[in-house]
Amino acid sequence: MKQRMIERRFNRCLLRPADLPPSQPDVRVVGVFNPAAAATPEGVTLLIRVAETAREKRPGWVALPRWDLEAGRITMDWLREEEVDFLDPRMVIVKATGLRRLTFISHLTVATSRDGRALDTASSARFFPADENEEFGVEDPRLTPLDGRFYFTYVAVSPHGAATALASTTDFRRFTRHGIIFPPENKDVVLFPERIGGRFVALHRPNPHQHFAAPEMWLATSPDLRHWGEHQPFLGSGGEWDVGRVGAGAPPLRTKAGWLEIYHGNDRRPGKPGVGAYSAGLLLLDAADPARILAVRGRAMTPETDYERHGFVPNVVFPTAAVPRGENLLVYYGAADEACGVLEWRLADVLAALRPE
Ligand code: MAN
Repeated sequence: MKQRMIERRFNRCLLRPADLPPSQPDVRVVGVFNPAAAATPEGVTLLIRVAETAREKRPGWVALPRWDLEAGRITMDWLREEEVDFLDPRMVIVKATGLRRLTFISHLTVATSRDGRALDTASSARFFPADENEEFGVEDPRLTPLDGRFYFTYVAVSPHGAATALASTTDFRRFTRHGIIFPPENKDVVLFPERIGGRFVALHRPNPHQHFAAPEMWLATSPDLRHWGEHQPFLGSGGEWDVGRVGAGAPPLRTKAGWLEIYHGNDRRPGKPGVGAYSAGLLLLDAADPARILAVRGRAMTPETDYERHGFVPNVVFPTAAVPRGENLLVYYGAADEACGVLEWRLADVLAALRPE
């Protein structure tokens, strides 16, 4: 049976690369996507991933950006095209080492929205790479208010791999780093917005590139947000729209029925070329025991609009935040690894779409 998508009551492209000035003169912005968002006194505050690459084009050469720690800026490694294999628009393999490099580098920027549906200001506040674990960029933040601070997890990419780190802020101008909380390769880490049974809880996604398991999300708990344990497998791929990858999307949201988690899946089959399409599904988790999945709904959102179907990586919707607004839910997402979108769902439609596990 083909399921209908949950109706988008409102939908808009919030931000495109051309809307943002580059962070330094010799780069250009190629993506503003995968935004974190949280309700703040200003309305909604977003932390947006900005991807940049070399402005200059040298025929026959490829620019591989990295963060120069000493200079505190982006620098380029120029390699001849025959020195690399192009994997997809995002990635090359350097033949000499067999290791991967990104064709862009990311940092985070802050923006605010009074009504959550359009951006008012892009602030000048930026969160740039700052240590050797971030040499290839900081990516895909997820915001969770906890104990009077805004905590965010983010992906720290470097020659050590793609790890997940934690930082926090109260004013979105000054940021405190708390270090790596999940070592490589681990991404898509979301924190629950309350302690459950006295402990902090996170969903995380260890490396799916191994021989024994299909892609999986895991659950872990912590006494202090820094030390994580009690790891357990949480949800594996269903083998269809999520056969290639499965990972948490927005930090879970408390509803009267339980925790609502909006997650993503990718449909690329092993050995198939390309990146595949990214869609989103829904989970309802027991309020007191979030490892218990009460209800699910596969593909609740698939790439539909022009800016979701065309872009740096075509056919990607990648939800990264959900903010309640009256009876509705504002869902913030990355579109085609290039732009930021927002859509509005009725919470009642969302809960009605879930089916018992
Ligand atoms: C994947 C994608 C990219 C990201 C890299 C490194 O290829 O999620 O957007 O830059 O991993 O994290």
